[in-house]
Amino acid sequence: MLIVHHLNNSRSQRVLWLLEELGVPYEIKRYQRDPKTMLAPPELRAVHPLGKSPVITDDGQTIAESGAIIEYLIDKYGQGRFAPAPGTPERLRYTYWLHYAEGSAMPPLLLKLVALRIASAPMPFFAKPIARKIARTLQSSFIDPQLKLHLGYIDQKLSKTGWFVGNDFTAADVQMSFPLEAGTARGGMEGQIPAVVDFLKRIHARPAYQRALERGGKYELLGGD
Ligand SMILES: N[C@@H](CCC(=O)N[C@@H](CS)C(=O)NCC(=O)O)C(=O)O
Repeated sequence: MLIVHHLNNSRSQRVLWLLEELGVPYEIKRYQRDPKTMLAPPELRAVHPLGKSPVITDDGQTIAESGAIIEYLIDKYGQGRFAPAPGTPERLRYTYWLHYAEGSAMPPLLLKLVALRIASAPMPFFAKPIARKIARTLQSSFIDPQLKLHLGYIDQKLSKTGWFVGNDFTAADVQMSFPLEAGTARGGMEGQIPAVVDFLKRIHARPAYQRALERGGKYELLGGD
C-alpha cells in the first residue's frame, strides 16, 4: 500500500489531493510540526535523510520532493489523465510549472516567512529595532516586489484559461496550489490577483480536494477563498 508521510499544514496536502483525484488507495502516516520551531519531528528523518514532507513510500521505493512525487504518481497511476502527452509543447509547459512552483515561486515566500520571524524573534531589547529595520528593508526592497512580480505573472497566466496548462485541470495545478495558498495567506494582494483568487475557489470546491482535506486534517493555508 502506498504510504504518504504527512506533516500537518504542509506541502503533503497537495499529494493527498492528487491521490484523491487519481483514485489511488493510500495510507497516511502522520507527523506533527514542533509548535515553536515549526520543524518536522526527527522520526521523519528515518524515512528520508532530510526529514521533510512530503515523502511517499510505494512498491519498495522512497520518493521525496513534491515535483518528483507528482511525476511518479502521474507516470505510474495517471493512465493518460492530468498531464499532456509526452513530447508535446503542452507537456513542456506542464514540466515548466512543475519546476517553477518550488524553484521560483516558493523562495520569495520563504524569505517573507524568515523576515516576519526575524521581526518577532525574542532578542535583547537594544537589538530589536535593528532587527526590525533589517527585516522591513528586506521586505520592502526585495521580497514584496518579487512576490508582486510572481503573483502578477501567475494571475495573467490564469486569466487566459483558468488552468496552468491548456484548457483543463492537470497535475501542474496541484503543484502550483501550494505557493498560491501560501502566497495569498501571507501576501495581502488578493484585490490585485482576481484570477488567482478564482483558481483557488475552484480547486477548493473540487470533491477530491475536499476528500483530501478530510483525510489530511487541519490545514491552515486556505487564504484566498
Ligand atoms: N521542495 C520540497 C520542500 C519540502 C519542505 O520544505 N517541506 C516542509 C513542509 S511544507 C517541511 O517538511 N518542513 C519541516 C522541516 O523543514 O522540518 C518539496 O516540495 O517537497
